[in-house]
Amino acid sequence: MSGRHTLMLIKPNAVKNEFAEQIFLEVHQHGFKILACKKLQLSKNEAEAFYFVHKGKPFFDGLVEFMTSGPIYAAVLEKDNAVADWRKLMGATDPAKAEIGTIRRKYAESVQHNAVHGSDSDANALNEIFFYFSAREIVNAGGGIIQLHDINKAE
Ligand code: 3AN
Repeated sequence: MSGRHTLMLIKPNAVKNEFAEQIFLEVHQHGFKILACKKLQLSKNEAEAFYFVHKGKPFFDGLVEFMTSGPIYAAVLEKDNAVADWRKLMGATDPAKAEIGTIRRKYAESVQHNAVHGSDSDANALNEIFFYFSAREIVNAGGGIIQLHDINKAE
């Protein structure tokens, strides 16, 4: 069964262009609960670690430079089928190919400056959520703290 949690990032270009509030509103309107949220600026080491799977690709250095260029928002989203539903709402990596109405189509500038991030699997969601948040920072709808084993645990 698909998990109920994913990691969303609002990237530096979207924060700088003051799209973050509108993006949070659209996330809420599409039925996601925001279990945790913070604004931060990644260091070079942190960005390299977060995007480790892309190391060696031609766009890696530019991606790290971009992702460290200003503040971002990180948020834990909760909804049935969270990973797939957030990726659908984000739209394709290249905003020119993203469907009309998607966040990237509306707010992204280019394939690199593409406004938002979303986890691409339940396993990666678990890793990415705990890259940015401690369990103590993630609070469920009942007011309780989410534990590691509550996030997209394997059946
Ligand atoms: P997605 O964010 O849609 O899951 P990934 O995981 O393939 O896409 O890529 C991670 C990030 O790397 C993208 N969000 C984008 O910022 C950047 N990126 C991916 N492909 C390219 C590319 N061809 N040129 C420049 N940047 C890219």
